[in-house]
Formats: sequence, C-alpha cells, structure tokens
Amino acid sequence: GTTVKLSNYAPAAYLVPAIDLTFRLDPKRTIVRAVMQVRPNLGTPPGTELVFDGDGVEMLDLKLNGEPIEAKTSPDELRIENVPHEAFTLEIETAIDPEANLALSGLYRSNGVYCTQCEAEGFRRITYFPDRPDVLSVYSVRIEALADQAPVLLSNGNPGESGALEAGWHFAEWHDPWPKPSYLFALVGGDIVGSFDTFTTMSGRTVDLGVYVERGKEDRTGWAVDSLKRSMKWDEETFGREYDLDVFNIVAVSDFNMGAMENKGLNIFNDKYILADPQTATDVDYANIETIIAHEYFHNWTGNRITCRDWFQLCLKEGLTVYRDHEFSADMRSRPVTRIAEVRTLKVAQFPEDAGPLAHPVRPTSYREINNFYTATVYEKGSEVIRMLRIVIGEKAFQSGMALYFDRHDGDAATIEDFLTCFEEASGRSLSQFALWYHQAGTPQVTAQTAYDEQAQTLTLTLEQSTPPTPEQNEKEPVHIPISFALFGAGGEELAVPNQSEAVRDNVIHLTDREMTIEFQEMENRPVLSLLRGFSAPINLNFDQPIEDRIFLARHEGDLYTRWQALDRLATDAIISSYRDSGGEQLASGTDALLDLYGEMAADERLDTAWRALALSLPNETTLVREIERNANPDAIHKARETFFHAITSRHGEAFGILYESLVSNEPYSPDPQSAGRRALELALLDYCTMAENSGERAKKLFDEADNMTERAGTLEVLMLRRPASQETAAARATFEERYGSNPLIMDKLLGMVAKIPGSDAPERVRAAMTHPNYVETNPNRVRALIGSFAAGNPTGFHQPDGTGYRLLAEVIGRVATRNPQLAARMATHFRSWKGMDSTRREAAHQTLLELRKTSGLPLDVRDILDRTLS
Ligand code: B3K
Ligand code: ZN
Repeated sequence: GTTVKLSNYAPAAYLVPAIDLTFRLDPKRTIVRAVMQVRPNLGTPPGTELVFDGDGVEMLDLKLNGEPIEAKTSPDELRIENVPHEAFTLEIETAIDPEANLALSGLYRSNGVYCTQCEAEGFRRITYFPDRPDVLSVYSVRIEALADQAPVLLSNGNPGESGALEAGWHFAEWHDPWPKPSYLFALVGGDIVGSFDTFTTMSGRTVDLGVYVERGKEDRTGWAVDSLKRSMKWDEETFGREYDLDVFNIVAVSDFNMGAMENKGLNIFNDKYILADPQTATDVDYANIETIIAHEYFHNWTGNRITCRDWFQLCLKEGLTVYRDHEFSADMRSRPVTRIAEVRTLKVAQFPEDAGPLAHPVRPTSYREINNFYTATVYEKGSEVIRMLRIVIGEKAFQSGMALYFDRHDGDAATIEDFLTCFEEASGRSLSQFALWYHQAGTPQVTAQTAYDEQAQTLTLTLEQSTPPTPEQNEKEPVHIPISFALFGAGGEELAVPNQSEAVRDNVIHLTDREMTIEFQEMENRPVLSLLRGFSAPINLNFDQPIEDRIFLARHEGDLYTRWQALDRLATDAIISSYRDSGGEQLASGTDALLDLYGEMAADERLDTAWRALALSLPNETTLVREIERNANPDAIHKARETFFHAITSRHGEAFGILYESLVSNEPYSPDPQSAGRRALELALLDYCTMAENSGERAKKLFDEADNMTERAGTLEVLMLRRPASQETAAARATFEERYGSNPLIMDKLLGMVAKIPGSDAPERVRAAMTHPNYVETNPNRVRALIGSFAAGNPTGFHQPDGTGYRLLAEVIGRVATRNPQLAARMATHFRSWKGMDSTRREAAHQTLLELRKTSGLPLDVRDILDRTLS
C-alpha cells in the first residue's frame, strides 16, 4: 500500500454537486444506479483525466450525458480520459454482493438487515465516486426491495414518496437537502421495528424521531429515545445548535465494527449502545448509551454541517465531538465523577498508545490505512486538547471562538488551522505554540520540585517539561501546558493566590518554556500545593511530593476530581514500590495513613456515593504496567496490587461488611446517577468483603435477590474474578448462562469476565470459551468481548512468559483478517506495549509478531499495524 501524505493534499479535480442513487436490494446482487451531476473544480485544467475511487465493485453500465463512453474500469478505479470542461451527467450502474460483505464496510447485511457503513472509505464499495470528505453532494435516494424482506426502507434526509411496485416489491424515496461527503451516506432496509417520538426545536419546528431495532427488541429503546431528546436540548442550550431536518432516525444492528456512526439524519448503531432495560443492561451500559447517542447527535454540527477537508483533519470532528459529549455527560451526571472516568480511559487507552510504537500526533501527517487512525489519540487526546484550549484562552474567548467556528465554517470541509484561527481571533492571542499539541506525538513529562524558605516565607516551584521521542519525531519543542493549581493552608483552607504575570494567573500556571520557576510569597507556613487540578493537561506529572501532603490533599482538596487524583497517585506509588521492593510480595512501608484513608472515604456520607466507589477501586493493572515503563513483569504487578487490596481488606473488611449491608436496597431499579452510585459503591465494597470473608456467600445472596442486570453481572464478576473461585461461583454462573444464554449481548458480559480471570491458565480458558456456540467470530462484539477483554484487560493472562497469550491473539487475528480487516487490525493494536515487557515476554511477543506478519494475504490494515508495532 502507498502512503498518503498531508503535504500532498490537492483539491479534487471534479466535484459532484448532486447525486441520485437508486438501489435495487438483493442479498447477493444489489444493483446500484447512480446519476451524478459532475463539474470540473475551479483550477482544473481542461483535458484533466477523471479518476473515481472504487473498491471491489462490478461496473455494469456507464454513460456520460446519456451516451455510452469509453473508460478504464477496474474494481478499484474508474478512469475517463476525455470529459467535457463544463458540467455534465455521469450515470454509473454497479453490482455489489451485500451478503458476502463480512468486512462490514460499504453495504452489508446484519442479521438479514441491509445497512451501510461508509466512513472512512466504504462508499467506494457501493459505486465509483470521488470518495473523499471535501467532495460535498446533495443526495436523492430511491430504495427498492421485496416488501416482506425489507418493509422498512431508510436513508438520509427527509422522506419523499413511497409505495408498492410489481411482484411484491416496494420503494421509498429520501432527499437530503444538506450537501454532504460520501462517508455520511447511509441506507437501511429490513424487517425492523421503530419506536417514535417527537422533539420541538428552539425555533419551534417539530422533528420526528425514530429508533429502529430488530424485531423483538423494541421494548428496549426507551433510554435511547430519552437520551436523544436530552442531547438535542443540550446542544441548543449549550452551543445554540438546532437540528436541521424533519426527521432524525437511529437504527441499531447487531454486526457493527465500532460503536456507532453519525450518518446525516440516519445514525446507525451497534445495538449494544441502544438496547437497555433494567433486566438486560447495567448502569455502565446506560451511561455508555447516553454518551454515544449524544456523540453521534452532536456530530450533526461538528462533523456533518462542518466536515473535514481530508482525513488528516479527523480530530477536527472527533476530538471536538468527544469534548462535547464529555461536557454533556458532566452536565447530566456528576462532573468530578465523569472527569475521573475520562482520565482513567485516557490513561488506560491513550497514554500507552502515545508511549509505544503506534504513537502519532493528534493530527497525523501520513497514513497507509486511514481506518487505523480512529484512535484514542485522535479521539481522547483530541478532546483533551480542546479542554486545554478553553483553559488557555479563557471561558469567554472559548465560547466566542466556538460561535465563530460554527458561523464561519458552516457548510465547509475545514482544517485544524481553520478551527484554531477562530480562537486566535476570538482571544487575540497567537496559538502557534499551542498548536504543537496537534503536531507532536508523545505524552509530555513535567517534573515539579518545591522548596519552602521559612525565613523569606516563600515557596519556590520549579517546573521542567520534555516530550519523549516518538516514531519519526525525535526532537520535540516545549508545548504550552496549562497547569491548574491551588495552595492550601494547614487547616485545609484554600489560600488566595494573586496573579503574578501572564504566565501565572487565575490559579493556572502556563508552562511554555522548557523550565520555569515560580515564587509564591507571604507564605507564613509551608502551604500544601495541589498541582494539575482537574487534570488540566494530558501529561505525566512527576512531582516528588511528600506523602503527608498527598494524604492531606486526599482529605481536604475541595475539587473532588483532584482529591481522587491525590488518592490514585498514593495508591499507584504504594503498589509500584511494593513491586520494585519485593516483587509485589510485601506491602510497601509507610502505607498506614493511606490504608486508613480508605476506611474514612468509604464511610464518609457527605461524599457522592459514585465518587466513593471510584475511590475504592484501585489503579488499573494496565495503567500500572505502563507506569513501570521498562522490563515490566505483569505477574508481579498483579501480585503487588493484590497485596495492597489485601491490606485494605484486613484493615477494613468488617467495617466494609456493615457498610455494604446498609447500602443493599429494595428500591426498584432506576438508572439515575444517584442510584447507580449506590450500586457502584455496594459492588466495590462487596469485592472487599468477599476477599475478607473468603466466601462467596454475600455475593451469591445479592446475585439471587437482585432485580437488575447491574447487580447480577456485578456480583457474578466479583465471584468470577476473586480467586480461588468459591462454590457459589459455579452456581451463579450456571444460573446466569441458563437465564441469558439466548441474549448475545448479555453473554458478551460473561465472555468478558471469563477473559479477565487472571493467571497462567487464562489463555486456555479463553480458548475453551471460543468453542461455545455463542462465540461467533464474524460478529465484532463477540470478538471484542472475549479476545479484546483478554488482551486489554488481563495483563497476567495475555502476557504469559511462554507466549501462549500472544499466540492466541495472533491466531484470532489471522482468522479474522481475511473476513474483517478493520476488526483484525484493531485486535492487533493490543500488541502495542510489547516493548515495555521483561526480556522473556518481549522475546515471545517479538517471535509471535514476526510469525504473524508472515501470514500470506494479510490485508493492508493489519500489515500497517504490525509493521509499525515491530519498527
Ligand atoms: N465516525 C465514526 C467512526 C468511524 C470509524 C471508521 N473506521 C463514529 C464516531 O466517531 O462517532
Ligand atoms: Zn465521532
């Protein structure tokens, strides 16, 4: 495959202002007729050859201005040498095979439902087209299908005519007045069932809402509809963005390569992120559905009305839309609690990416396969960059910059430079240094040191930044890092900090040089410094702060996110010390005060229950492994974490048991954040009690009595992951399988638990689960639930020193690659941390990767990931 470079960007030679598509749906041979209005772009010299993209399409008929024309056609390309130097009509008829399409890109069938996925380059699998985001067209679509096979026919925009045809066929027409790139095209046809509602926009227009699911699932759409309406309202209130069509439809399908897709007026979802009721979905499912519905809806403005000029600008829509869905969730739920979840995700998914061979800038400059750039860096770090921008230029300038962006670029295919210019104008500041966040890969490292001078009554803070080398970027410039901070007096009161300069104002330090020294004056007593409040920048902060100061912050920091951060740092340091000092066998010395803290926080009823649950959940193993950086031994990390967990258990086990009993409630299930918080704390405590009592009794009792999936799955997980398994474990698992065996989404939860059971027999266990009839490898949800959870969520199992975990993953990748390149490539990214392992594991991973790369016929998606992982 060739490398696409940002520096080679050139506008399209030919534009397609309008396209009429007619689909005659057939499982094996769907006929697509496209009538395109084409015109040369400004600046296209006469005589320029027309080149349209294709991917495996069969050309049936081609006409230019109504006449057959000569062309060079291959399945991958259409070339016409002589086209008029003025507007003309191109008619293309193609044939495609939806049923054979297991790549789930283009037009395919999921459980008998015809559906499409065109981002990034799926439209070219439907017809020949300039399949690039800067070619915007008005789409009119006519769908014909057998009425009993596909009674519901949907596409983008507003509905037009529909009716019966001969021989049991029928048709429906759709028109989307908003010009859009081909990646936002969508079509659905199937025997699906809609749930309907309406939304009245701020200007008083009524929008018809529909959420369609497979027959039999229609009573699980309520939460999705509710989340959609709240999203629509929120975007009006927060950003002044109103919806712009008469209908908004969502369709949920069971085979989907990712979470969901923002096609104009017709979002298509993985049904995992639509279907919910108390019996089948957990609190986490409810929260995910809410945020993904919002995310796709918000794309209507950030992505659809303003799209990307080219795929290098992907973060323009993704980072910004993640930022918007984070803000939405923070408004719907508890702001500090959602921030904790965001930072955890960032650290578990993006930091390791940025620290390994797959590191790339938020705005990359080259790619071989664009689908491999839908990454945590583009999405999550992209969102963090916008969050920082808001801190850097301030609330007012940020809001006017957003308004300017929406206003100026509506209808455009824009770039990151266009975006940043709006904020430069709104703030009157240059953002040229800030822009480095888009261009430099790697997580900046900041080292902080303090010195208190009792005589002079000053606290001196020295900061130093550096960004480690990443692929193709050895030298890094200093970036603009906003570091929120506070100073606390001995009584826990926050001290007022006068503005010192442009660089130290409003409780934010703007670190722009490699080094910086700040002096805080008139400090009668040594204050406690809280740095990086709210995780104001996505950096690794190396601050050798005295433990007692951290304990103080974990007790007194008024910002609850930051309070959690202090605690998380304490726990991380304690676990890593134990790992380094004793291979995890022994508790690190000096943890007494920290252990006490866990008891205090668990019991402190003034604190939000969801927050208390998060405080009790120890640092993630994957994050701990990354913190080790070199020669990591995941078994010893696991042991160190268990040792720490044990220590908390022996100190507080009894109290946690009493507290647990006080939280168990008979109230009927409600998904609201308070009730969810109560359940989260209850389950966190249950985990400790189960360990303390070395018995599954309590967990089994709640499993039996619970009226909802959150507690059923939560108790089963406690039983399955606490080792050794208790006698209750097998009983609960059998009941669970019996009760939910016919619901694949629920069985995925069980697959995930099986995959995460730690230890050397994990690969074998996963292999056994693969033979279960529920595990269907053509369905991405099954593969992600079992294989993804194993590789990403079970460090001891995946990183077996003898390489059995690696080989298991490689085998699955090899099988999946031939059918579904995108899914296989995604699975291959789980090798990204291999270089940080100890030499035995590293060698095993290396061999496995080399073997896998030798597999013949590997698609470009997979080869690209393997080549970069090995480089
Ligand atoms: N834009 C899609 C992702 C498409 C992935 C293509 N490989 C979903 C989203 O981010 O909203
Ligand atoms: Zn998105």
